[in-house]
Amino acid sequence: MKLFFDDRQAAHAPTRELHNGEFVAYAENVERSRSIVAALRDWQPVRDFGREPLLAVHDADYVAFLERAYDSWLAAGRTGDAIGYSFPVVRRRPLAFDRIDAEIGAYSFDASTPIAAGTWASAYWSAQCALTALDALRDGALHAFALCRPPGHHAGRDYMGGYCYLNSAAIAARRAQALGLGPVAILDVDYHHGNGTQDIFYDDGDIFFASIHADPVTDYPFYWGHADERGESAGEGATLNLPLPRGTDGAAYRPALEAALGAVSDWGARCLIVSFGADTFSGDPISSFKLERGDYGEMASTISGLNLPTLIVMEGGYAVGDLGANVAAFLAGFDR
Ligand code: OKP
Ligand code: ZN
Repeated sequence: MKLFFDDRQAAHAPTRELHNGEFVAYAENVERSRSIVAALRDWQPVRDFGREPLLAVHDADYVAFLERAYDSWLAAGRTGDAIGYSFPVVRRRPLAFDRIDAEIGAYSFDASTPIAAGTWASAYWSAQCALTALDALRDGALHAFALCRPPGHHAGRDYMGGYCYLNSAAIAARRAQALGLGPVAILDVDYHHGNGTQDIFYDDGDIFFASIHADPVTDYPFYWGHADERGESAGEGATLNLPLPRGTDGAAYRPALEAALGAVSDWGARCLIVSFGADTFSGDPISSFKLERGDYGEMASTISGLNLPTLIVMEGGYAVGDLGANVAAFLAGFDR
């Protein structure tokens, strides 16, 4: 398994997030990547592919906003992390905004995605990390792991949310297509629904998106990930949502994974991108599934049974003490 990470991804360090009515310590902290880096060896350097692959997924005005948002915040006389407090219900009209508070709300769907001094650099290098790992597949590797941090699957074409700014899995998927590695399927096995990835490809019949996640009736991100969301127009049928109840354990997870993989295979994928979250773990502090470490190895060997070139992109996972070992167990399952 080829492993990729760049230290610049550690610059992003918001101090707090709004959680159930209180400000609490930011769960998507730098200790997460440290735990994963320490659990594995032979990390390879990340290369710079520039902005073009980012702009193949995200709107140019959104990317420009991300890059200058923290400076706008400081220019407005603020201290601490930039965070929105006003969100336009179903978007309103495209408007020109004069204040950072208006912009930050219009480009996000929640208050768990503050912008700190190092956010742009880390989001940028997180996306480059996925692109570098993808190149390893192009060069003949069967599996590659991108330790993306911050994660990406909640970020859409022009919005951030859920600790995500740039959608690394989607950016890699577009590049995989451009490199002729497709048809590309994305399998999202984070605890939370990958709403950003779903939105980006919702009307696109050329990229298949399957997600197994906590039922949005009970869990974040609430407004996406219901079983009847199946894609639209040219993308109709190319989105598959498999919501599972809170308390789901390894045995109950398995049939959903088999269903998702069956769909990926029937659809004719030739390249797979896995959005991997270790927040399905029993000990995860913000999630409610009951998977154990041993389940991750099994999950990975089931996925590798498809025999497809596979890029694994890190998404969530907040039980920092177990995170490195859980990720290592998952990755080891690909080489069994
Ligand atoms: C990111 B990833 C809950 C506040 C919302 C955001 C969770 C983002 C998860 N009270 N928390 O999918 O792991
Ligand atoms: Zn998650």
